[in-house]
Amino acid sequence: MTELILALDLLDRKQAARVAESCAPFIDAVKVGYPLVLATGLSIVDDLSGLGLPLIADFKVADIPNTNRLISEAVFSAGFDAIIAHGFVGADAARACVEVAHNHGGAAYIVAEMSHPGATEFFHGGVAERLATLAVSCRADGIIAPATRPDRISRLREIVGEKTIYSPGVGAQGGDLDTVARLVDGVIVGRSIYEAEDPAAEAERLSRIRR
Ligand code: FNU
Repeated sequence: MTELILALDLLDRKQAARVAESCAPFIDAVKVGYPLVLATGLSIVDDLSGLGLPLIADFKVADIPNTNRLISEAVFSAGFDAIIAHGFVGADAARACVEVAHNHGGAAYIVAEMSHPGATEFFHGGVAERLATLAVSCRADGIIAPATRPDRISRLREIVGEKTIYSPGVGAQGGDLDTVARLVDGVIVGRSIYEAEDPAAEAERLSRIRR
């Protein structure tokens, strides 16, 4: 079954914890990014760890190998289970994130192609394919690929094979859950859930229609 990953891009600690807790029975993981961590600090992990769900740090890490290593150590020491990193910085830098993740028994995912309209400016023309290839060679656990472009997911699947593909862009960005769920291992959904009148009901609805 395709995983449903909640993108918890809220700014209020209590609201974030409340939404995550109410959705927990219907989701497979929680993704935390800069909006929530910058608003609350890394200690938000302590508020979410009781859910018993994997916590994914979406920091799209993109620095030199040493700094990537330091960032990744901070992420996993805080209690995250996975990290999302950029690959365009090169294999050495991406590998630093993968190594730290694996040393902590966690996972690392490389962004192959982003979901927003502007992503086509740089990711198309062979770049996304090269990033997916890099993810494989760095032994990353998987890639991020756009729910807004199912044809691109299929192309990137040819490169990464059985590796995990997590896909943001369903709902608010226009991606169709039904189409994408057949192609990927997990869909990442934020606003459609946390901006719904009843986030838990929406999470439950989405969890029922995914394959
Ligand atoms: P929603 N996200 C994304 N596209 O949307 N990590 C990418 O290419 C990517 C991401 C994140 O649109 C985005 O930051 F690599 O409200 C947000 O946290 O459903 C989530 O996925 C999508 O949120």
